[in-house]
Amino acid sequence: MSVVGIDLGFLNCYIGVARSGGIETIANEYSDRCTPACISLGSKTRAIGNAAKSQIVTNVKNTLHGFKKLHGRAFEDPYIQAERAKLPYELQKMPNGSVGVKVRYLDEERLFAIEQITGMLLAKLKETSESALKKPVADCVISVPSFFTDAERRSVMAAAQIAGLNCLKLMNETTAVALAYGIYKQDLPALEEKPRNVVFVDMGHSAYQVSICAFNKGKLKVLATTFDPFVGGRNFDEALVDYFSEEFRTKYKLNVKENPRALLRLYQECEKLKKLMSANASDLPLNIECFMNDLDVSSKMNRAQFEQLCAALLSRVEPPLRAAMDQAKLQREDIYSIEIVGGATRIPAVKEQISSFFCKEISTTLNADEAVARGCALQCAILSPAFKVREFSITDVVPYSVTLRWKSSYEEGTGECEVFSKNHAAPFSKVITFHKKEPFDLEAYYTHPHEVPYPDSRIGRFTIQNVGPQHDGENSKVKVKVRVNIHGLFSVANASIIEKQNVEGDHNDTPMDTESSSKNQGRDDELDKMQVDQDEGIQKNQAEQQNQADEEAENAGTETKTASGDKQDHPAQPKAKAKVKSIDLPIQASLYRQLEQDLINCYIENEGKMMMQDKLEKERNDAKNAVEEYVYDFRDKLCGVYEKFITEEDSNKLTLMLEDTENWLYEDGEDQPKQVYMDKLQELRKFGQPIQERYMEHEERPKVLNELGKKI
Ligand code: ATP
Ligand code: K
Ligand code: MG
Repeated sequence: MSVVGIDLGFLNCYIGVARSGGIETIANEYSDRCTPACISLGSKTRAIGNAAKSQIVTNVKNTLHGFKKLHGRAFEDPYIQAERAKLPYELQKMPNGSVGVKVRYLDEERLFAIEQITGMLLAKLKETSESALKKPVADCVISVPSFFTDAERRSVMAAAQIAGLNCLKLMNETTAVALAYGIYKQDLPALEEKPRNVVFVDMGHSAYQVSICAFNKGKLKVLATTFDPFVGGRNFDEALVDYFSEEFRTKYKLNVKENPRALLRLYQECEKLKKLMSANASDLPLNIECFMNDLDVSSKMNRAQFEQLCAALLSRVEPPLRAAMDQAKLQREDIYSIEIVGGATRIPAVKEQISSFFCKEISTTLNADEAVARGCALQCAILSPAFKVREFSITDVVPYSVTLRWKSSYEEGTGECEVFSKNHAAPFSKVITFHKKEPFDLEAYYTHPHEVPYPDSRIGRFTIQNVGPQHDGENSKVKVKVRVNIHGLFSVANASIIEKQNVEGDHNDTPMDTESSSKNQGRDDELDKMQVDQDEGIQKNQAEQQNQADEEAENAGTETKTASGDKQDHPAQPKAKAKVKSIDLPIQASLYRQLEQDLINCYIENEGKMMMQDKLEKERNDAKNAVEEYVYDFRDKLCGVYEKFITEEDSNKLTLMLEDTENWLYEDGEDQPKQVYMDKLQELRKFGQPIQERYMEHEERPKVLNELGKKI
């Protein structure tokens, strides 16, 4: 069982693994701990990560980057359309309405779903983990922004499946950071003491997230998460690009925005300049050679100008901080420290905004680039039964409130109830009781669409099937368990019907839910009464309720709501002389923007084919390189160590042969099947081998004599 945590960044991905008792981030084949979220499709193979990044400017239309937030959205989504206008590669609508990319791959036009693209990236990260751990990797924890909706999360889950990963948890990025912060802290307040409140701020390339967490020994509880999903390092780059494009338009009469390649280069240079300005406040140059129309361009900027240029962006730092404090109901003096991560928090003005809001120095003790991956790896270690880690309980929050709506059968219109409020603890399950005579639909959606950075508030529809009246024609009592699971996904997890079975004279039997049924005595005729029987968090109650695997414990009658949501008190009533039986009901779920499993399976198969193609291509290239290497190596040795072991005539013949082979490699032999290279190498070796053997023999002889000498 593998313990791997993946920070799936918009720009940069990191992998944390558990190795020899500790968590560490690992390097890829370029000895780089950061793997760029970049994929380049070619006529023979795919390049993923570092190799792809170097092709952004050369293979403009087939090199994919900046795709993290294309997940789980409809093609028509305004966010998608806005991105589409800026991305150098082509987005296209998939048959199911979601987002795909159109590229040339293997000399054919191909359409890939966004899940396939992220799947490719995750498969690469899986491979990197496998070579570091030297064993197969499947189990992992993958990070997602805390503001991701269900559709986005499910789409990332599908990508993980395509990559052959078993994602044990989709972990909110700031929660991963909080875990990386808290788990090794020895001085956290005891359980009964006032918790330590810490603010975590992550500004990456694409987004800005804030969370406030309360720590006690062995546990962390997220109090609030807030965000601006549309501000990050890329927006600062964009401000610079806009500025210089305008300058080059007047200064050099160049229309940068019309030239994708020049625009991409300008983006790269502006990102570099932005980073330099973080370390240096004075004027810094921007020079690009052969930028457009063979022109070299140059300009400069300093930090003060940059801050002025980005004033509007900088003003977006404070609101999420304020909102988080409001939601957590904390004052500045309640905050123990402010921990910042994410590349864009290195911008001095961003840091200043944060520290001036809290009137406090900010702490940069966490590794700004690796904290998310480390936190995910720690979470994976906690979830893995094969790995021993310190006990640490994590309670996250629901980012948006969720409402259930159902059709009322006794009146026109619908009934509804908010089942999870914003910042409600998660994972969490609740049991709701309905009184129904027939199957019914539950529609889940985000309560306040304007709070959600997503244009559709639907989550899914759940049909509770096989519901019928009781034997006496009365309504049946249907218990429905709704939950937000470990990945932050909402679902109607199960439903059961409570059947009354009249047992005469049996007074000792304790009906399974006596209390709730007695409470409803005389009210069962009331349709659509909804009752929240049980509120229970998994994390909290694992300890407090004798390790209940799930949260089905019946602890009746905490709160009763009618369809309109009003609370009603029920007078205590005598216990019913009824025995009840609970029967599970099938639920038909139709989740919003859910990929069909058949389609995912098809993508899995395709990913396998592409991997095979990459592998074959690599082998072919290796075979070609082996020929090339042999040629160079042998030629060197012919005028060197082999000189004494070959006649001049043979040497000339061989030199000619090597030269022919070299030429062939650049001409007809440039692009041949693997076997052709292997045959070529064989042919060369036939001539080379005897010479090499004579040389080896000569080299060995003194050693052999020496050995003999010792014996005599
Ligand atoms: P996201 O969190 O949005 O998914 P990410 O995790 O890939 O994105 P990070 O790696 O945290 O993003 O940060 C990348 C951003 O940080 C880029 O915009 C990069 O230019 C910026 N950045 C990195 N170092 C500096 C620096 N020294 N000064 C300013 N910006 C920097
Ligand atoms: K990152
Ligand atoms: Mg990030």
